[in-house]
Amino acid sequence: MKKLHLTIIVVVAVTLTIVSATLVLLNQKPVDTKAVSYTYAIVNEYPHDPNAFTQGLIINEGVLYESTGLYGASTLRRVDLETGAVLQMHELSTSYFGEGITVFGDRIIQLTWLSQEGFVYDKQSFGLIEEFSYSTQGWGITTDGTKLIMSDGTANLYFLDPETFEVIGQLAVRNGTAPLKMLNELEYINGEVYANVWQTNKIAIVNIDTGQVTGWIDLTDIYNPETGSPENVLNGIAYDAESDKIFVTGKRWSQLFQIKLIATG
Ligand SMILES: [Ca+2]
Repeated sequence: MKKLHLTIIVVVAVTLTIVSATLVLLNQKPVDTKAVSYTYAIVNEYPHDPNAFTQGLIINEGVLYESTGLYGASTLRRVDLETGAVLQMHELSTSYFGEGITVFGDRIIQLTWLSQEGFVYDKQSFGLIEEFSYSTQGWGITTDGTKLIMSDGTANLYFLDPETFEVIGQLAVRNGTAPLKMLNELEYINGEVYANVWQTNKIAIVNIDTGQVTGWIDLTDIYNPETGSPENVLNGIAYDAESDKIFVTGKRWSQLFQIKLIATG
């Protein structure tokens, strides 16, 4: 009799375990880790200053702005898209290495690499309005219209208050289950963040709610740097929201491209 009781208890326990495990599995939303692959078509190509060590690229109200890096060659520029001519330029002090830029309202915000200092300029005059500090390296920056989104070369994106520059959130970016490091120049496009991954010719498309990579754009053969320097990688994504156009260029590239994305799988 005792043995029968034990058997019943074991059978009931095993059954309950299986049922509850099944319920847990059914309850879990499947995580879609399959990123969409994109290739590209070149819609237009334009000249680009081959001395520009591109670290930030944006289009705001139809105007192209660029930030360049290297000590002694760091600048903020207004550039004519059609000709590549530099229309206006602010040179940074030689102690700063320029990085990403974004526009918020009538102000341009520019990061620097290792100085932990950012600059805020008047969009028209390029006059310095204020400086701010941050505790990480500065790589890329963009905005969703309410907050700033910043990269520092790790797998993290940081959300910043656009007025106080305080960190108000942080997101770990993952490609499948693996952290995706080296997130560089950024661009917010239709609810997602497009990120150059340093030293590659690929752009990751990141869901900014989950941090999951939802797509990869492979731009491997879009440009062959004449110098062959491994530094001269793809780095610069600009989105013209008004015309729904995407532009890309790279460090010391002599061309800037308008591209169209084509899903391949
Ligand atoms: Ca950008």
